Amino acid sequence: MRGVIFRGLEELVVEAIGMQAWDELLEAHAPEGRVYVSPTSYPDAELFALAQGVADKLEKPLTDVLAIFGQSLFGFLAEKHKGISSKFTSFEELVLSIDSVIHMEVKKLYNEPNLPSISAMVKDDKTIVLEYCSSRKLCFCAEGLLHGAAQFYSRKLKIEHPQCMHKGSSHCILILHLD
Ligand code: MNH
Ligand code: ZN
Repeated sequence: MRGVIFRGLEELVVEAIGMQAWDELLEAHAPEGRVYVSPTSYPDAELFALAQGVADKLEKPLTDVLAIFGQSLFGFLAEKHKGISSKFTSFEELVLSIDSVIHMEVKKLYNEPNLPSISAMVKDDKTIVLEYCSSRKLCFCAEGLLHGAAQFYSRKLKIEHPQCMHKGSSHCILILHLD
């Protein structure tokens, strides 16, 4: 995973539980002297270990931490890549463009990024069905990112997750219910 994602996690942890907590997590789960540079890739296992460390500190399940992380990550990425995020005037437009525009632009900015495949289909004016597939199985993070995006556009969003890679499916299904 790119440094930018680790920096997003750092921002959240420092805000929520302080700089010292982040230093302790780095000490326990990253190689000595680690500095995260946005466009550089670092092992996925390191991100998962840090996220698990946050979960242990907060005594919350890892899936909750990944969801909260995703939610704050949206604002972080949107701010960092204003040129990409400002193209969209609505939540729906953004969600329908994750693969075809957002992550396509990310591929131009970062050399061989590790991105999921996300397809979106409008079911009716209040419902969008997403299929998420990635070897990293970060569907809970995806849910968080979607909640972050909904917040950004001041929309009320509920997500159903009736099929999941963590339960043996080839891809996850996320059903987005808007108000
Ligand atoms: Mn996007 C990684 C989903 C919006 C840039 N993104 C990921 C991952 C998920 C994801 C999930 C984790 C990798 C994986 O699952 O395999 N992203 C989303 C969703 C939205 C989204 C659901 C909107 C909602 N992403 C954005 C926006 C940007 C962005 C906006 C920036 C303009 N995403 C990234 C980058 C990565 C990433 C950068 C990390 C790639 C890497 O580590 O190589
Ligand atoms: Zn899932």
